[in-house]
Amino acid sequence: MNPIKTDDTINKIHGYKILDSRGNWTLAVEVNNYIGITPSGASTGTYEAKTIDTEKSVNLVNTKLQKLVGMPLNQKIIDNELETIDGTDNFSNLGGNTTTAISMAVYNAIASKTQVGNIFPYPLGNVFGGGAHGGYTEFQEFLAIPTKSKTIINAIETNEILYHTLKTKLLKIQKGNIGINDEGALTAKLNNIQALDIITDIADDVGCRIGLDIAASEFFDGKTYNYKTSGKKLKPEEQIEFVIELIKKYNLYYVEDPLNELDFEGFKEITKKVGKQCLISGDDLFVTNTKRLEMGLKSANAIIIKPNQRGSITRTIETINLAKKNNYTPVISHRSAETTDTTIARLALDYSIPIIKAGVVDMRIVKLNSLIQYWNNSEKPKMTKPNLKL
Ligand code: 2PG
Ligand code: MG
Repeated sequence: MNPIKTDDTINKIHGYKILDSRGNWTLAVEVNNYIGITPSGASTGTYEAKTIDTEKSVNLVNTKLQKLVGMPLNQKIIDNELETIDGTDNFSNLGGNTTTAISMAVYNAIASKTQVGNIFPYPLGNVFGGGAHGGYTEFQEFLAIPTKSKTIINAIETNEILYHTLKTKLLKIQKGNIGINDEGALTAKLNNIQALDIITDIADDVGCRIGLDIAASEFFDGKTYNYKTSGKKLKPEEQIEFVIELIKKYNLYYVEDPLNELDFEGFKEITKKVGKQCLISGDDLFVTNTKRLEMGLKSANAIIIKPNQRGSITRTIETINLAKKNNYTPVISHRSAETTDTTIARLALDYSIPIIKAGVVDMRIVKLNSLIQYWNNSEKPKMTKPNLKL
């Protein structure tokens, strides 16, 4: 049963600042002693819910939003009330960061009284990176998906093996000159192709397929995609050809944001040509928003789901449902600045979301460990069957 409502009322709502993985303050909210903490992004989409200053968020929760006390512990009622109080489309007044933390805390309070789902997602792990998260490659994330795994434990372990094998190999090739970025992904002075060559080699051996988050808006200047490591400048039609070539050559399972966040038509062309063999996923393109997804129902076949892009769990669930109805694969995802919050792991199980993008090391493990804990407590846990054959 999906956690939507209870017979309880909200008897306490309390906000305070707490640290995120970049060491910045973010908002924590407790609703009846269940917590929600807002993450944040570095490569944010233009159409995401608006974020306001954390101090201001804390203040709003502890003053104006105390009016939620006494209301039913019901996801829709609380999320609708937040929309009414805010009065805008993108939470510009209350801040999407404020509403996300409240909405997630409400979700966790309700979920604590609800049976959790038993269909487990495949972890899509960021093992190597660059772009806005730090590193040399323009491509933001090189992602592993353990396509042969039959349990969440083995799936998580397989991604870890890939990460550690890659680390050992890079340390050797780069003579110790490697780093890690905001998501704990490895970095090294390699270009996109060199990185892909090394990673796909290891992936075959350990039983993974590879994905990319190109995060192309970050290096598009309105006319060309600028590859600073090689000096290459690609026009949109050349970028499309390049991405298609990579999908074919490296047998990529997943490609996120191959083009900038406005190019619905370009996405459509890529999906038409290679959508049967690869998930083409919109993150900045759709920003977890049903209106944006409706604009691009033929543009992709997968969608990133990030509750804080939308600012509301109710709206996030609407996006998940619209995606599924249109045969899209939803991919629930962490942000580059993460916290100890595990709501996305629980959402993945409650809504049978087939893939979770949650990193492989450091702060990222809280989501993975939460899945492991659910797996160990589940009577008949099963791995999902994604749309695209693994
Ligand atoms: C992304 C995310 C998470 P950010 O682009 O998919 O990996 O990054 O949170 O910086 O937007
Ligand atoms: Mg992305």
